[in-house]
Amino acid sequence: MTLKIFGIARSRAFRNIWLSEELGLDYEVIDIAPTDAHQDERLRALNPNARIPAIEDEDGTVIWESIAINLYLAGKHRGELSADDAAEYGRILQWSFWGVTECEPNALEALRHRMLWPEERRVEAKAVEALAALERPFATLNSYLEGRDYLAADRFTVADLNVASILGWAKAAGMDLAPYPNLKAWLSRCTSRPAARKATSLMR
Ligand SMILES: N[C@@H](CCC(=O)N[C@@H](CS)C(=O)NCC(=O)O)C(=O)O
Repeated sequence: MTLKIFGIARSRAFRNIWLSEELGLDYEVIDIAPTDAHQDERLRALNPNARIPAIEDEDGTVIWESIAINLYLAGKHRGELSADDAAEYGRILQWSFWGVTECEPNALEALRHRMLWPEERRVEAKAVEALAALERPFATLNSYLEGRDYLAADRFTVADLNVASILGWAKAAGMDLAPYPNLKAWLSRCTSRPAARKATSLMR
């Protein structure tokens, strides 16, 4: 059995597909769109929240929560993307949780009101408000990246992938990255990787 990723590239499953590409895993995407997630019996059997993504690994292990899936896969397969020592592991967790708690809600809110939701549901003021709330964490990350290329180590790790997959939403929603040159360069470094490009191509 190969790794099964339940979801579509145009959802949080993107980050799991990107990581699977980075790791060179043999994987299969079981297409379930966000709009169908709650009624899909295959998904409900795996994830009691009935949300995508969820994975069923080759040995039958089931994990849901997109960032947990990535931490699990990186930890399982080891190598460059996972931690070499406890300090790197701590920083991988730190930045991954930071992305989810400090950035993801506002990045998603902005994306909904600029792109995801139908025009009649969008409220431009909500997008503007959400992007404004990202200025503080973006400034924090920009400062941290002064003199650094990556978040948790001197190489690209799963922490970079997790955070870049979240911050990419803010960029897609029109966030001006010019005030954050270190962040902008880092995001481009991450998203120009061949594995990221492959995952992006699956969105179409
Ligand atoms: N915290 C969860 C969020 C999962 C989530 O909300 N997924 C969305 C798609 S990206 C979904 O399944 N929406 C459909 C629904 O909530 O019914 C994760 O990171 O996996």
